[in-house]
Parts: sequence; structure tokens; C-alpha cells
Amino acid sequence: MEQRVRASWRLELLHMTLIILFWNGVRAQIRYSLSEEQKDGAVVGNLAKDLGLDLRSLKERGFRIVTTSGDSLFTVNQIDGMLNVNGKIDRETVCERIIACIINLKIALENPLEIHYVSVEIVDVNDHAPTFPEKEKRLEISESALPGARYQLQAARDPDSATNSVQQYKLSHNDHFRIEIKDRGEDRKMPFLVLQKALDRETTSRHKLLLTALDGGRPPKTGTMEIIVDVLDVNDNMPVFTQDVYSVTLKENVPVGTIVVQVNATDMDDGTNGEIFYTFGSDIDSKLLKLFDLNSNTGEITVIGPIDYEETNNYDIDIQASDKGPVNYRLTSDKSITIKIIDVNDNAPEIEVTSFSSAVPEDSKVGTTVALISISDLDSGVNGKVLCYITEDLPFRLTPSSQDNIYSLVTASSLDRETVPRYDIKLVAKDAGQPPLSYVKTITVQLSDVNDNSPEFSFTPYSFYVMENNVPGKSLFSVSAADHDLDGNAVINYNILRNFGDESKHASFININSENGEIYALKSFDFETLKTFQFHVLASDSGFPSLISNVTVNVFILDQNDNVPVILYPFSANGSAEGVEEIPRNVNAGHLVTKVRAYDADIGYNGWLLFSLQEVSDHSLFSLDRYTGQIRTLRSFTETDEAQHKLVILVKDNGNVSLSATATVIVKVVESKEAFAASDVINAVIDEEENNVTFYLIITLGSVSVLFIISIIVLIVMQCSKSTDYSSKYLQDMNYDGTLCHSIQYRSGDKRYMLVGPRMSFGSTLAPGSNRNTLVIPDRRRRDSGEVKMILIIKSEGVFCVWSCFI
Ligand SMILES: *[C@@H]1O[C@H](CO)[C@@H](O)[C@H](O)[C@H]1NC(C)=O
Ligand SMILES: *[C@@H]1O[C@H](CO)[C@@H](O)[C@H](O)[C@H]1NC(C)=O
Ligand SMILES: *[C@@H]1O[C@H](CO)[C@@H](O)[C@H](O)[C@H]1NC(C)=O
Ligand SMILES: *[C@H]1O[C@@H](CO)[C@H](O)[C@@H](O)[C@@H]1NC(C)=O
Repeated sequence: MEQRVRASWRLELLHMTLIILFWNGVRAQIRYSLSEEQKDGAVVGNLAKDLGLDLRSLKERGFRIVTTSGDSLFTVNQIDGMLNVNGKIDRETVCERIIACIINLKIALENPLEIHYVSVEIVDVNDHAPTFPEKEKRLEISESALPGARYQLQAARDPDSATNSVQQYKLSHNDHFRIEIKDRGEDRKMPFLVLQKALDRETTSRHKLLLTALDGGRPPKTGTMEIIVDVLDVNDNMPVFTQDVYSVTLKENVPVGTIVVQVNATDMDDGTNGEIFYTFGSDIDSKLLKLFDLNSNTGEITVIGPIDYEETNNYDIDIQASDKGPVNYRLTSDKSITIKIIDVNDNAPEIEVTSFSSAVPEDSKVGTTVALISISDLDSGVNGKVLCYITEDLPFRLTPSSQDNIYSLVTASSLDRETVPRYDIKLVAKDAGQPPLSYVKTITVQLSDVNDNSPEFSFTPYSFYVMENNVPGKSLFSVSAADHDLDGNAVINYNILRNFGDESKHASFININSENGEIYALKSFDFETLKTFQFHVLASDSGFPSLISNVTVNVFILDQNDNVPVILYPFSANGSAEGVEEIPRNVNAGHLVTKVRAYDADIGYNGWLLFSLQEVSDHSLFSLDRYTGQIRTLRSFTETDEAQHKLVILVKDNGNVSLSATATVIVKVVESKEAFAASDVINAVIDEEENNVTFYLIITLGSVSVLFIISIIVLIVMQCSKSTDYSSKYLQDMNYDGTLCHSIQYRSGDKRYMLVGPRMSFGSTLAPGSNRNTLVIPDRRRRDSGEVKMILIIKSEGVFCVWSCFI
């Protein structure tokens, strides 16, 4: 090649080379060599000289180019015999593809005619660059093509011949391809693109190569063609998940449609080979399919069912990402997705009563276990931490046991069935979640009765008022006791305490119905012999052991007007109330004749005696004091008056049905001095006696009154400090001295009465409402108004003392 280049270069240096060849020894064949592309008129050769003609003879001869084919290319100068180029000669035009471009000229020389053959070789000059038929060549090569694969390219063309034609190809630098040339002769070299190294579309999907064709000129001319290799995709890449690990947390109870996670896989392949769809793993649990859905296009996993932490707290879901390559060549990747469920406080605690004693004895000791309670909460963590307590302030408390979530309900203080027979205990269990959930359970604890209550009498003490002369065996009154216990513990038996020393000596008159407490008298009472007595009733319940209590019963016998007044004076020896009084005739009016004295064993009105004259011989002579029984003269005696007068005096008590007695006094009027004297002495004695009595009466009355007022005040104060008791009371003042007055107080309803009067002639049975002879002490309410009216009437021996005062 080097030699050829040098040779061509030498040819170019020579403009003209004369080669004379001898043709068969007869005629010389003239040969010229001429580089193409000479300028117009360039000399090809000196024909004259080469034909051996001198310039002189040339004038006569004359040249002519006979050959028609080349006549326009050359001209012969007739003067100097030079063969010149006519116009420009392009070898490629003249000879086209002929490698040795020789133009044969037939030159006629006249005078004489001689034919000479001249051949002009047109020597190639590298005036063309190689050219490719296309500027750009596109190739599509699959990435699966193996190294060594060959791809034919179109050869470049160069009209120049020989070494000036295309000599070699060069490929721009790249890793994957080289160029290989196959010589097809005739100066045609075919380039082949050979794959050296496997292609990877994912790395480079398009290769741009520049193929350069060089000819053999000096310097060589070049032509280029761009080769674009598009790498065709092959499904050679697996889908790859963008995350190594998919681990998500999900709250339980999230609504359907919540997106749990979106998985994402990518595939480097192109087109459908790189498109991905997602599916659940083939052996996925069917339960998961009811809870989660996978969007095959987007890779979103959504919730479609109820997520319950308490059922499963962790899910592992296998999913696959597959590309959409040809069905049998699809590539898939697997990934496991971990979904951790977070507990939400969605379960309320529960209370279960594991053991329970429905009836608890009321005398249970503090700390007695009533129930065992177990608490549960399905949630975990703080959502499952449960606190249990009792809401109200009850005599129970919860104590935690050694076991978790077991509590015992124990009594916290002593119980009493009679106060609260049953408890509804509200147990609250509350968890520590946010917000907390709670549960309330009510346990009813029934207290069972224990005989811890003694019978209680309705009144203590009891006071009963019984009319004297009652019918024996008839029920008088009844006592009753109540027992707060239940059933047998509350069944009461009544008995009279008989061996209670002195106090029970009257108990023998009395009997009791042990079941209902009715009390019967075995005898008839007499107020005049027994005014009051006391006995004790014992009530016992039927519990075991039974409890007892006793009550004092005070019985007050009420008076009846059953005693006839008894005349004490005058009193005769044969038992009749008859007396004889002698008075002198000269006594003045108002002279005290005598005094009838009588006695009534009854008290009050029943014993209050009034005197009246039933029979009198002369009404103008004598008067009788209604209250005192004193008989006095009304006027002086006259001569005409009888000497003897008979007075019948009726003594009557004030009972409802009054009883009476009569006394007869015979008054004899005497004239004698003795009689007068005797009468005077008697009168003096009587008067003195009367005076003394009056004096003592005043002193006694004064002191008794003072004592009364003091005792009344004391009583008022005592009554004030006592609670109001509406029962009827019969209080006998035991402190009276027995000589003049006695008092009896009693209460009826809200009024308190005090009866006062002379010992022998004053009674107690005043009808309520009658204010005669009474001390009225109004009840507390009225006393608060600040007005208490007291009327005190004391009658003794005909003297009335009346105090009335307002406090
Ligand atoms: C998946 O990941 C690719 C690459 O990281 C990203 O371009 C694409 O947007 C992602 N797709 C989704 C749906 O997130
Ligand atoms: C009666 O009761 C009183 C107390 O109320 C008690 O002191 C007394 O001992 C009792 N008597 C009898 C006999 O039970
Ligand atoms: C006592 O007197 C009242 C009226 O003041 C009368 O109703 C009653 O029947 C009387 N009793 C007797 C036993 O007469
Ligand atoms: C007592 O008895 C009565 C009859 O019972 C007589 O009528 C009285 O005269 C008699 N009195 C005297 C003082 O003997």
C-alpha cells in the first residue's frame, strides 16, 4: 500500500510522461500519461517531436484527430504539434469505473497521410472523498444478541480509482461494537458492524456510532455515516421493590377504605416488560383476603374488613410484583409486608362476680368477704389496665388479691340489717385508655337477720288509769313491744315479773296474755284502799338466745263516787246522826250554834260536801253555811219563839250522781244562867278553838302556798326540760303534809291539770276542759307565747284562797 501511494504521488509530480512504445517495429505507438483535472490547454505531449517531425515540415503536414470518441477532449496545436487538453478532463467522468483509464486517439497526419495511434492514459487524482449512500443508518439490536453478531452496512463509495478509492473504515470509539471489512474484490470493501460485548438496554438504550470511510489519498479523504443502534428490550429485569422492608403500623378499627401502605416496585425493562402489577402471594391466608385488598395497579393495600387487635395483632402479607412481559417470561418478585396492629381502647372492662354470698349476716366481722370479683379487659397495655372501685360511701371496700385482676369485696365497717337491710353496691371498672372506658356492675348484698335487737315497749313506763270497781277478769289495757329483728327474732312473748321484791306485790292482781300483751285484773280495785300500784312486764323475743326487756307499768285507780258522806258530828250513841244543842235565849244574831262535820271517802267532787237545810222548824231563825256546815242564828230569840227547834241537815257530795246523808240537830233555847254560862263557856271554847284554828290555818296556808308556788315553778321547769309526752300522767304529790291540802296533777292531751283542795273533801276526777279548781299549765307551745295562766283555788275549812297570776 505504501508503495502504491508513493507511486501515485510520483505520477502526480510528473505532468507528462512520454512513453514511446514500438508497435510491431513498424509504427511506434505513442503513449501519454495525464493527470486528470488539468487546466484547459494543458500540454499532454509533444506529438511533433515524438513523431520525429521538424517544425518546418509541420506547416505542410497538419494534424487531425480522427477518433471521434476523444476529439473533444484533446486538441493538437498545428503550429508546435503539441497535444493539449481541451477543457477539463475528469477521469471518473471519462472512464467511469474503469480502473485503467486510457483514451486512444487516432491522429491523422497529412501530406502524406499517416495514421498514428496515440493513447493517453488519464491518471487518477484523489479528487473524491468516500461517500456513504446514507447519512444515517438505524439499527435495532436486541439486548439479547450475543457477542459476535454481525450486521452488514453499506459500503462507502469513492469514484477515485485504485488507492484513491475507499481503503479503510473506522468506527468511533465504543465498548460494544467494532467494524469488520470484507473485501469483495473490484475495490469493494464491505463493512460489517460486529457486536463485541452484549448490550444492555437498561444501561444504554441507544448507541450512536460514527463510521468513517477513508480512501488511500494523501492526505486521505473521508466520508462518515452515523450509525444509530437502538437496543431492543428483552424482559431481563425483575421488578424490584423500592423498599427492602415494608413494615407499617395500623390502628385497629380503622374504617374500611383506609390505605395501609402503598408498595412500589420498579422494573428497568421497557414497555410492558417494565409495567408492573401486584398480586397477593399465591398461598395467602383466605382470612387476610377478607381484611385487605391490594390494588393491582397502584400497589395500594387498603382495609376492607374489621381489624381487631384482640384477634390478631400482627399480619404478614405476601405480595408479588410481576411485570407484563410475555406470559411465559414474566418476572416476579416477592415481598412480605408486616402490618403491626396498634391496640385502641375499644373494649370496655368487664366485671365478673366469681363467687358471691347473697345473704350476709348483719353481725359479720369487719373484713368478711362478701364476693370475689374478677376483672378483664381485652385491650392490652394501658388500655387493658383496669381500676376497680366502689362509687358510693358504703360499708364495703374492694381489696385486691394476690392474683391479678381479682378483687374481694369485704365489709369495711359493722353492718346493721335494721338500719339498711340491703346494699346495692355499684362496682365500677375503668381502664386507663384515652378516653377511658368503664363498666358498672351492681351487686345486691342482702343482710340476714341476727337477733340483735331487744323488744322495745311503745312507752316506758306505761301509765294506765283504771276506774275503781272494775269487773274482774276483764281486759283493762294492753302493753306492746316491737322488735326490729325479723321473723322469729321478732316474735314477742309477754310475762309479768312476779318476783320483783316489794314492787311486785300487786302483780298478783294482774294477769297478761303472753301473745298480745292484754292485761287483765283478777280483782276489782278500790280507790279508797289502793290508789296506785306498779308492776313490771317482761317482753322476750323468740331468737336464740332470746333478748328481753322489761317495762314498768304504773296503774292509777280512778275514783268513783261510791262513798256516802259520813256525819262525824253530831253523832249519837245509837249510831244515828243526831245531836242536841242548847243555847241561851239572849244570844245575838250570828251566834254560832254548832257545826255539822261530815266526811266523804271519795275525792274531788265526789268528796266535796255541801250542806243544806232539809228541814227546819223556823226558817227565819237559823242559817246553815253551805260550805262549812256552821249553823248560826239569824236573829235574836223572842218570847214567841219555840224553845226547841229541829234542823235536818242534808250533807251531799258533788259526784255526778251525788250521795247524801242527813244529820238532825235539835236546838234547845234555855233561860237559865247556868245554861247561859255553860253556853258561854262552850261558845268561848268554840270561839277560841275557832280563833286558834284560823291562826294556824293562816300560817299553814301561807307556808303551803309558798311551797306550792315553789313546787309549781319546779314542776314547770322540769316539764320544760322534759320532752313533751302526750301520754296521760297522773302525778301524785306525795309531799303534802296531810293536814290541809293535797294536790293531784295529771295531764290529758296537751294540757296539764293540777287539782288542789282540802284533804278530805276534794277530788280528782275533773272533766278535761273544766277549769274549775284547776291549775292549767298550757303546753310548751303556748308557754312559748309567754302567757301562762295559773288559777289556784284552795279550799280548807271554808276558807278559799284564790291565786291567779300571769307569767
Ligand atoms: C415508585 O418508585 C419510583 C422510583 O422511586 C417513583 O418514580 C414512582 O413515582 C413511585 N411510584 C409510586 C406510585 O410511588
Ligand atoms: C329491767 O330493765 C332494767 C333496765 O331497763 C334492768 O336494769 C333490769 O335489770 C331489768 N329487770 C329485769 C328483771 O330484767
Ligand atoms: C255524769 O255527767 C255527765 C254529764 O256531765 C253525764 O254524761 C254522765 O252520764 C254522768 N254519769 C253518770 C254516771 O250519771
Ligand atoms: C236512836 O234511834 C232512833 C231510831 O233508830 C230513834 O228515833 C232515836 O230517838 C234514838 N235516839 C236516842 C238519842 O236514843
